[in-house]
Amino acid sequence: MRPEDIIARAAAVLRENDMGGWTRASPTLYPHQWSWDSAFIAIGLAHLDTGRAAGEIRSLTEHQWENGKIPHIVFNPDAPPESYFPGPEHWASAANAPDAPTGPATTSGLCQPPVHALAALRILRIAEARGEGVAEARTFLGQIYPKLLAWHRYLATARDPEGSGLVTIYHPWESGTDNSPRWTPALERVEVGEIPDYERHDLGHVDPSERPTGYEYDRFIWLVEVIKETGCDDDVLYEECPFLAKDVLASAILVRANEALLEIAEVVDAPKVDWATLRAWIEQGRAGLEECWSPDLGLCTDYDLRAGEPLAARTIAGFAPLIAGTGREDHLRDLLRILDSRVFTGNPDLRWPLPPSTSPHERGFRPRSYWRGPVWPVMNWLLWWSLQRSDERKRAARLKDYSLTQLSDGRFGEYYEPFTGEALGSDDQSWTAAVALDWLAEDGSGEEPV
Ligand code: 2M8
Repeated sequence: MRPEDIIARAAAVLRENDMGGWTRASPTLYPHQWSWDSAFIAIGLAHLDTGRAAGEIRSLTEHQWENGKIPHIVFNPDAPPESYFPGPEHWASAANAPDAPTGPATTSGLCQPPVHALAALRILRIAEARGEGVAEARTFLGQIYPKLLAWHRYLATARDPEGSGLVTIYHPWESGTDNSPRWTPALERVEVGEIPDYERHDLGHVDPSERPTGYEYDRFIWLVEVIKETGCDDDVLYEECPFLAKDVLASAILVRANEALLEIAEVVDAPKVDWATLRAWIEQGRAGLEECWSPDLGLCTDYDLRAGEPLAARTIAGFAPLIAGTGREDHLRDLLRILDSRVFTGNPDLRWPLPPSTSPHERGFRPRSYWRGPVWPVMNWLLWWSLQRSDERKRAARLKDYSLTQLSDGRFGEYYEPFTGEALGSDDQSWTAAVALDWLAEDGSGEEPV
């Protein structure tokens, strides 16, 4: 496929998944609006229509919780009950949680990594580069700013009562990298109680070898039961949730999102006290990530608060300091060395030198299984964006070029088998189409000044 054909196909995928003001994550497997998917989708959409891109974020934040949480799923009221599990019926009891929003649409009680401020700022920058819709983009930022500030405040307080600078999660779904070996030891420590009978609709859409196992799903569903039972109360969950972990990838994204929000604060002329708060959160986030450095792995590692020990695993999340654009010089050098080495992109058996979500050297690596090995275009985008901002332009360009080669099959796969390059999971995945559009944008907005 030529670049212009990729652009046309990617735009068609986003059109096809447009549900009228918001975008489903994929046509069949994911018929609802997912939080961090929407942020990436908005970045892609901005190259087609900045107003529609702003609408994507706006529609998501209409379902923000009273405590500032942006829910991980906003359920599509028109999706049939057998299309996704756990769907709105399953989460319905969480709708009674004191902080849940009122209104007809149900949301899940979880959250996902906070990419939203990055997307919101990107919308303005893309409008500026195109010389179109700049005033509207500024108005949008003015409207969205307080909501994003409340969201970041929720993460910095309810999700970090220790003031560590690191985001706490109650469920692997909150990390977005659900069955990654990052969480295996913590998940193994979870004792499953009584769970309702359930049917996995995902297995009707995708080959089971590409999805999490039954063992993992039982734990996922049990944790949902525990979380619902507490009314999604953060204080109680801190005490009682059997899975409680510090997530370095979400924390790194939060550092970047706080930087973006600081820029937005300037655009919308926010009170100076907010600027100081945002600066403090950025510093705290950087310091927290520094604490998670593993000299043995040359990567950053998550932390199991329940067990009181690091979760050592060689996964894409280990590049968190690179993504946050922070850390000691020697650590950043180590990260680049590991990225280029056989542990990640230098593995000679890879179809393309693109980072597998889990290193083939890791015990839990499975080349077809979701976050346990496949290459995820959306993660390539995040690394590409971070490398550019660290002035690693050559590495960034290489990552982008190979990613586009991977996507020239025109399937816009959710993830790809690292050794064969086969598209896996869902086809026509919205965020994959979105990052392709951003990579191929000719308005110059992709090459952000560092
Ligand atoms: C995947 O997660 C959902 C649960 O949230 C699932 O497997 O059913 C993950 O890849 C997640 O990161 C993503 O946001 C979601 C929709 O694309 O799918």
